[in-house]
Formats: sequence, C-alpha cells, structure tokens
Amino acid sequence: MPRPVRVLPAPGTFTLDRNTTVSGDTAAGEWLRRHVGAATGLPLAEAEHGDVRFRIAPEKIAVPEGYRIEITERGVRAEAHDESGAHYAAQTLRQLLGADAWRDSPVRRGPWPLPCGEIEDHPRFSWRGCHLDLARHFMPKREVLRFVELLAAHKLNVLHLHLTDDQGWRVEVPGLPRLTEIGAWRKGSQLGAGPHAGYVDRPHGGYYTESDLTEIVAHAAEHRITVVPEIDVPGHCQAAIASYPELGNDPRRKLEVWTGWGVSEHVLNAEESTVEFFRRVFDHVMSVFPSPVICVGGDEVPPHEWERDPRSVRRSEALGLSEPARLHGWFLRRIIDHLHTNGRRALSWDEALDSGERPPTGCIVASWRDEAAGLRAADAGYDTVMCPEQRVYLDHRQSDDPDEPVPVGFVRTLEDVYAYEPVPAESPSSVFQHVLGTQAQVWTEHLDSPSRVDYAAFPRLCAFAEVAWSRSAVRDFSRFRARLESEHLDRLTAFGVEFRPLEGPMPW
Ligand code: TNX
Repeated sequence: MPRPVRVLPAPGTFTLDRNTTVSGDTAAGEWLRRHVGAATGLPLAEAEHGDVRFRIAPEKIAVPEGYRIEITERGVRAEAHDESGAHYAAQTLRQLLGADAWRDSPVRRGPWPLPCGEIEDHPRFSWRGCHLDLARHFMPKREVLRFVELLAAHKLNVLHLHLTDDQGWRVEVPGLPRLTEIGAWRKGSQLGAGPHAGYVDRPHGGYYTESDLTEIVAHAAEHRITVVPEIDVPGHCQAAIASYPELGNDPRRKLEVWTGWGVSEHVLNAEESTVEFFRRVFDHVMSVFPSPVICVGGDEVPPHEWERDPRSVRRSEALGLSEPARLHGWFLRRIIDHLHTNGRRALSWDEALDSGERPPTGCIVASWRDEAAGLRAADAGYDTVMCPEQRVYLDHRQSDDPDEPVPVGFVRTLEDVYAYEPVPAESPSSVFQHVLGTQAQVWTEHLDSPSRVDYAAFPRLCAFAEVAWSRSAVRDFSRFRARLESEHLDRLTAFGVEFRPLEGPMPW
C-alpha cells in the first residue's frame, strides 16, 4: 500500500531472526534496523555482506524514487535509484513483515517471514503531498513527527504545513515576539449562526520554536519528506494583525485573534512597511526550512477593507492599479519575487491567478477550487499541484450518518478519494508535463485533536497515496478495499492510528 508497479510472487520465504544482518551504505538500512528492530526485538546487526542488502544503483533503476526488491530463501536484495527509493524499499519490507512490525516495541517473538518474489516499483508523480493545518488547531510537536512517519509509510513525500491563519500564528520569529505572544493564542467562543451553531471551542493556542521546526524538518528528511511551510498572505492574517495592528487597515481598531471560522474580512494593508515586515518573516522561514518551495498562501482575500479604506484606495491609485482589489496580486508579487530572488520557488493557492497580477511562471500553483482551472493553469505553463476540494479535502465528512463528527463540507467517501484521477488520460502533453502531482488537504477547523485528525485522514489518506503513487492501470477500488481490510488496517492499528472504521462512524 500503495500498490507497486509490478509484483512477482515466488514460492518460499526468508525469515528474519536473531542472526539476520543488514548492509548497504544507505540511510534506509539504518531506518529498517531501527524501526523493524524496535518492533521485533531483533538485533538486525550491521554487517559488510548482510542478509538484507541495500544498494543505490541509478544505472539499474532508472526512475527517481524507484526501487526493486528481490527476496529469496537466502536473503533480500534492494536496489534503488536514490535514497528515496531505498527508503521506500525499506517501507515495503516493513509492510510485508505484517502488522506487528509497525509497533514501537515487541508483542511477540516471531517468526518474521518475508514472502519470496520480486517487486519493481516507482511513483507516477514527483509531488505526493499532504497538507496539515496547524493554525486552526495546534498539534504538539510529537504528533507532527508521528504524522510524518505515517506519510512516509504511504510513500508520500511532501508535508505542506499551514502555519498561520486568522485563528492562530504558530511560528516563532526572532525580533517579532508578539506574533507568538499574542498571535498564537485565542479565546474560546460559542459559535453563532450557520451550520456549526452550538459548536463550542475552548481557549486554544501554541506555537513552534525554531528548534521544534528544525526537529520536524530533520525527521521529515530522514523519512524522505520535504516540509513546505506556508505563511498565508495577504488574507487569513487576522492573528498577525492582532499582534501588530500597524499591519492592518485600521491601526486604531484593536483586533483579537479570530475565534470564528470562515474567512475574516481583515486583510493586510499594502504599505511598503508591511511588505518589509513579511520579507523579514519569510527570511526567517527560509532559514529554518531548506525546502526549495515555500508557500505564500494567497487564498481567499476579501477586498472590502481595501475598497473602504481611503489610504488603500490612494495606495492602489498610486501604484496604477485599476481597482483596490488588485492589491492582492500586487502584494503577492512582492513576496513571490523576494522568494525567487533568494533562490526558492513560491507555491500559491490558485487565487493568485485571478489576483490582478499573474504570478511569474516560476511560481507553482496549488489548485484547489476548480479541477478544470488547475489543468488549464498547467496547460498555460504553470507547474501545478492538484489539490481539488471536490476530491481530496480530508476535513470533509465521510458519510451522511448523523454519528459522523461535525459534518463539514460535502460527503467525501473513501471510494470518492480513490476514484480521483489528477491528470485525465485525454489531457494534452503540456498538462502531463506541468502537473507535478497531487496533494490531500487536512484543514482543522473541526479537527481539534490528533485523534480527530487520524479519524479524518485515515483510511482516506491510504486511498489518496495510491492515487498519487500508482498508475491507474493497477488501481481497482474493490481490490484496494480488500487489501485495506485484510492487512493494512491492522498495520494502522498496530501503529496506533485512530482511523474511521470502514463500516461507519462510531458515535461521538
Ligand atoms: C478553504 S482551501 C480554505 C481554508 C479552509 C477550507 C475548509 C483554501 C486555500 N482555503 O481556509 O480551512 O476551505 O475546507
């Protein structure tokens, strides 16, 4: 899970025991020794010519992140294009060892047989992402580290962290202490009208120090995952404006970190000093996150404050913009150019394309609102990550059953996620060339604990991983479901994942 390109079973097994050794100059061998060693209690000692051998062999394995495993009664040979491929070979071996190999400590003595045969495997997309919203609800660092391991176990390779929003700012920035002293905390509130009336949120907060983030980045790198941080501008910024009122359009008005959901009308002003403030924030983010891609947000920017505020109207006139709403594109462009000047690529939600100033083509588009528009962006030459809310928003509820937790969005079943095809077969070659891949979104307005995140994400993220990794030719929902039921859910249970049962919700 996800389904490999080719599997050739053969009779017999190779059984790991106390004498089994591991070799190869890859980090994957070390990962296997540590994780499978902890679960099985076997020493899995390092040796020069191990029974389980890893080798990086790009001359034999052509596709990036690809690998080939051969298991005979004498041992295991894993060859990979690169470190990522070797890591995925190790992940596949742990899957083959069965659910108990996913535990933190041994619950039984063994035996630990691996079925003989050959596996040839590589991904179809280079961007296999999962987004996690840590702004609406903060998650302790250890939970983020655990989430990283779950993504890697499903061969996903990008973790997009949504770190700031109207309801909370989660990144400590040196020299700008109020962002976390004030912006990271919000009061509890009884939410009013609308579909979520009566839902009571508690006072809430938290933030990550530079060391926390460095640890997350390192843990992700060990699992071959790139962490793409997001600082969302110029909308979704009420927590920043509450911290530093001079960033807003009415500095005399004291805003609080928002306690509602939806889109706050309060956006950044378009002063040069505000752009400079965020250059400073992004400089810090670039120093903490080595990712070649940094997300600038850019989504859902209501223009009303700019249209009302005479200072913004004058500003947009002075900049030669035809209407204040275009300050959206103007602001984004300043930040995108700053990232590009510093050798990083900006990622923006697709609103950037309609913001009044088309982003430079080096900018990557995260297409969430409209699948067809995403494919058009790719056709127009923008590298695009397909994130459509109609398909891969995992905060949306999983059935109409009244026992589902807070019923957000539309019904998105396991089968709906599995049926998603990011690049329809009939697409022009430009689309195949520019769709980098796909990404699932875990927004957390209504996921206020790690167990709620587990429940929303799993097992739909398993289906998503297969969409992102496996070619449509090997995908089949009933066989996928059977693999989940017969093996994979047991692995998740052993790992401690509180997934939603296939047969339906449990009463909350
Ligand atoms: C839209 S998707 C948003 C988020 C919400 C999400 C809820 C996007 C770029 N913006 O702010 O959390 O819907 O499903």
